[in-house]
Amino acid sequence: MEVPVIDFGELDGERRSETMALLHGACEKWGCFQIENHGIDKSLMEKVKQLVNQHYEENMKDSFYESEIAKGLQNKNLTSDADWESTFFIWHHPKSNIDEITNLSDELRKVMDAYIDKLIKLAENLSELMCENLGIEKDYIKESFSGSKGPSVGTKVAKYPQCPRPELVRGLREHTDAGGIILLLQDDQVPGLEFFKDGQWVEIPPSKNNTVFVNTGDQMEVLTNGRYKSALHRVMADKNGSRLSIATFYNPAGDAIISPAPKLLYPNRFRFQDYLNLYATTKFAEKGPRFESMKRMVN
Ligand SMILES: O=C(O)CCC(=O)C(=O)O
Repeated sequence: MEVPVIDFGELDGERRSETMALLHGACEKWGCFQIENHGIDKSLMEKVKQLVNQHYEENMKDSFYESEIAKGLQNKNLTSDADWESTFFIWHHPKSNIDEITNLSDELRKVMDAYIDKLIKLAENLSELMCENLGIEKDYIKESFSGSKGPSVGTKVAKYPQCPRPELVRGLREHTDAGGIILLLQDDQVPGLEFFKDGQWVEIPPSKNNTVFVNTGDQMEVLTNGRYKSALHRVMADKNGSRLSIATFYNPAGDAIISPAPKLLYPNRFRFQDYLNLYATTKFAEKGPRFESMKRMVN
């Protein structure tokens, strides 16, 4: 089983409808996929990765290996809520805190801001494509996430340090994400990310060529009334290398009110006889428009 790859380069060409169908299937069946030809400059992405790796080596690595979790692993007395990760979080929207994060080089701040500008555009483009596939207004997701100040965007910058005993600890324990659309720039060498699909864990390979890995969070599952999945995932610790992961969360604002899109709800509270009457004349047509008629009848 291989996670679907969506080629954004095909969206303007003859294979648009096939590509859109692939995206829809990935959202429904996997809750994750990779995007290639996303249009974000590869040298900008390489620079982000290089500067984050440098920041980790200079500012985070030593303190990680001196931390309680690293000592706990050595003495084999890990607590059950330990994850083998070294992280920091940057807020971008509605208000950036990047200037307040200590020890970041000016270059990293600048490059990260430029990268996030592009990534927000990609998230919004993706949200519009998802709306199109769902048959709802193209800005429905963005509007639903907006609250009073627009969607919340933040980035979890993580390294999953090389781990001497990966059988004793997870890089990050299994979970689903709380929010909306998550875009991940991940290591091109070291594996670790796994998604749960059809009863088994599927390994996500490292991202060659700066493909962007995407997964959808709990609010996408709610907003789509369960059509799109928020899939369980985890990160395995690795004995041979440190894994880089830069996960940007395009989430609802804190004050956004979330509910399933009415268009994606089944009709409800109708009299069965009314349904049967409609069915008598539409039995051999698709059921979707019949459901829509029932909704109009009830409202
Ligand atoms: O680092 C990764 O690959 C996944 C990160 C993640 O799932 C999380 O931080 O919620």
